[in-house]
Amino acid sequence: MTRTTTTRRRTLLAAAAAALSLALAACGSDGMDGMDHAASPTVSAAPGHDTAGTSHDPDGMDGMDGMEGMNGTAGTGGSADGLAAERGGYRLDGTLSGTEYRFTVTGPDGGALTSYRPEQTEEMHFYAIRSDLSGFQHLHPVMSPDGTWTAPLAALRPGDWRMYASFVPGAGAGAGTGLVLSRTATVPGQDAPVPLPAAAASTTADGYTVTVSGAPKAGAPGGLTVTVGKDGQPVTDLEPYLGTYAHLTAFHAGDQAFAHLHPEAEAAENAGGGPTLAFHAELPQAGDWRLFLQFRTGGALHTAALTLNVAA
Ligand SMILES: [Cu+2]
Repeated sequence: MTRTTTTRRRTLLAAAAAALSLALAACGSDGMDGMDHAASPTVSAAPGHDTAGTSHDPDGMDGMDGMEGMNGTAGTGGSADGLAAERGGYRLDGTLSGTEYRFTVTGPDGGALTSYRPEQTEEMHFYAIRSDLSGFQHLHPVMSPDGTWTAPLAALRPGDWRMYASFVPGAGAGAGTGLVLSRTATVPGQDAPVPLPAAAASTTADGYTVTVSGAPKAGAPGGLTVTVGKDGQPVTDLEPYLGTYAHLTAFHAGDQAFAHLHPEAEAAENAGGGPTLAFHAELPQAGDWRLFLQFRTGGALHTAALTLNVAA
């Protein structure tokens, strides 16, 4: 690779980013909410992430007695920040047992909800994050016929965690409207908090450099542009992941409010994605947010994390 070629590619990259920024200024869509893709092949090389849970017998909730898991406390937030355990007649209940979180969503009729509409190819997106915003995990649990979901988490460090269920009900008064419900869970033991890394425009993961540009304001719709590079070169072989080329979630420092940043474009058939990805951002609160960008190359899932400061 000659220096000239590298420079030219960087110039093209900058031009592409500028063009996207302009396009974003006009963005007002609902993003990818409610999109209903055929399931994409989701083979993951990252243990504990994006792994399908195993089926459990419907009576599996017995036998939880004496376990270390705790029934989480409900959040008090009533807004769409993902901190409430109950919203619109739907309620999350869950129990952490070791590294396995089993949960149900109770619908407005008082029964366990068993009907869901896929969003970004999955009926249930599950997240676990430690109260210091370290230890992010994102899984797609499996539901047994009685509506019990099982999320097999990777190792959890001692401390306070919050477990989020993100889904679109397929039945009840709220059918078709996305919900994020959460509860806390405590993992026994002592482990010091991890200080939140300082806000930064870029970070690295598995040799990839991820750069985020954009200056979202609290509560206002805006755009975030993510650029993926490797060894100084733009990456253009991103593989589809959950129907798009990257998945971006954010958690607010302090209260762990949740936000899913919707991609502006779906993944195309037989075409690699990157290096630039545009997201529709609407972060409800000012302050520091921890962003987790997940993308796939060569069959492997990568997770990049960085801190973004959102102005009031
Ligand atoms: Cu997901």
